[in-house]
Amino acid sequence: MFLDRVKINVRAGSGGDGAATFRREAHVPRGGPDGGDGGRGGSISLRVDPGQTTLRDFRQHHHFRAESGGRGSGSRRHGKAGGDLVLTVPPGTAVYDDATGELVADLVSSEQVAMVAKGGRGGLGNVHFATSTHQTPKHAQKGEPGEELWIRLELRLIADVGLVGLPNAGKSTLLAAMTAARPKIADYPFTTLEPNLGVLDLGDEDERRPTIADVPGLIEGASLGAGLGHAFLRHVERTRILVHVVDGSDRDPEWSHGVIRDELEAHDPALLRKPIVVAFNKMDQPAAVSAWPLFQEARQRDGIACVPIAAVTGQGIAELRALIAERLPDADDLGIPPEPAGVVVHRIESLGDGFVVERDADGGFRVRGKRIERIAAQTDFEIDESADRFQRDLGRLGIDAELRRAGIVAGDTVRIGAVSLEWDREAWESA
Ligand SMILES: Nc1nc2c(ncn2[C@@H]2O[C@H](COP(=O)(O)OP(=O)(O)OP(=O)(O)O)[C@@H](O)[C@H]2O)c(=O)[nH]1
Ligand SMILES: [Mg+2]
Repeated sequence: MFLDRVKINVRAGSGGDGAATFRREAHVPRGGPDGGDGGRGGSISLRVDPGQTTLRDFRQHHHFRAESGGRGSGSRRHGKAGGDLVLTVPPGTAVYDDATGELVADLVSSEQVAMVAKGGRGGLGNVHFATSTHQTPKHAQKGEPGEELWIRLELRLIADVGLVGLPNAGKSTLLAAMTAARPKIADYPFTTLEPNLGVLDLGDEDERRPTIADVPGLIEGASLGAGLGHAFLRHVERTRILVHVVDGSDRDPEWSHGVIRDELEAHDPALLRKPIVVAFNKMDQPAAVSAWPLFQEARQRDGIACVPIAAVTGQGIAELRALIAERLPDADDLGIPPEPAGVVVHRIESLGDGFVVERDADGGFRVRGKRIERIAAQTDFEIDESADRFQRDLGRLGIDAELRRAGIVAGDTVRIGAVSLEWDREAWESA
């Protein structure tokens, strides 16, 4: 099954904890701190694999984790860095933060990489906390938690040429006639259920290798969700040229042509601004031959290029190829969508000191703020010295004062990120 939209959960590795250890030597009675830092956690990135055309690999598996960093240890030994995880996606994969809907990255070109979840930094070992007045710190930082989020991957195939038309018009037959692709062809509508891609051969003289996509047939109302084609219109959004295949032997080719134009326009008016070439197909049939003159005249009036073909016999294919070749850009620009896409949007995580104090439903207090939440996550409250340090940070950031203003009393609960603390007036005042 073709899969072009999927939601996955990515969790980067946490940083390893820093160590709080002291030098032990026979002739030194009380050695200084020598706890090493924790290793950084592994990150999760997405990389474009040009060989992939669907997000099928994500069908079963929705949770991805990168390795955590190792703990630091004595003798200033640093913990091992956690291994990164690289997931491959097809070209044309847009990545959204599912919670905010924000575009995180637009992965277009081969081997392009975007980091989607950053590993946590390793905690600092106690060697970093020795000062002239405090030479034996028992404080060491815990590792920073890795980023965790749900992301939505959405595929928009990257093809230079898109084939559109009503069901049974002969799109797949045309794709097979112009490329080495072998899509399923049958004399009933909706034979194509998922996009097929082929590489167009423009002849020995031409070094360009444009890709061409055949999508499921469109019907009247497709843009409103009718039929199969609707969801697949997305895949022609990024093409440079559209080839509209019309079944010339149909009862009313003029009507077919109008339906497709209306549906393209309703989906996205920009589609009609792309160069369009009409392939008037099935010219091996007498009905098509007799309908052609009127159809051609109408297209001349519209100023739309039009060519009579018979995909099954190869008639007119060379002319169609030439019309497409004329409208395609240089080799360098092929394979890259014409829109200003392809830019990786970097998320800039602000680490501001800002915070807010809120009341939880149970009467407890909740402090929200990027920096304080991170400090809390990196504090080991079992170690008095670390807990003291944390209280000083609360004072320094003005959180302490704000909690008092909000009416906190001894015994109340304070929640910061995943940490839950009991407000102990005495200790906090002395801090
Ligand atoms: N006589 C004739 N029949 C053709 C020609 N091109 C395609 N056909 C036939 O038309 C039928 C539909 O062809 P497909 O290529 O499967 O059409 P499609 O547009 O891909 O159809 P869907 O995938 O269902 O949207 C098949 O029976 C083809 O053999 C042609 O030039 N002449
Ligand atoms: Mg088809």
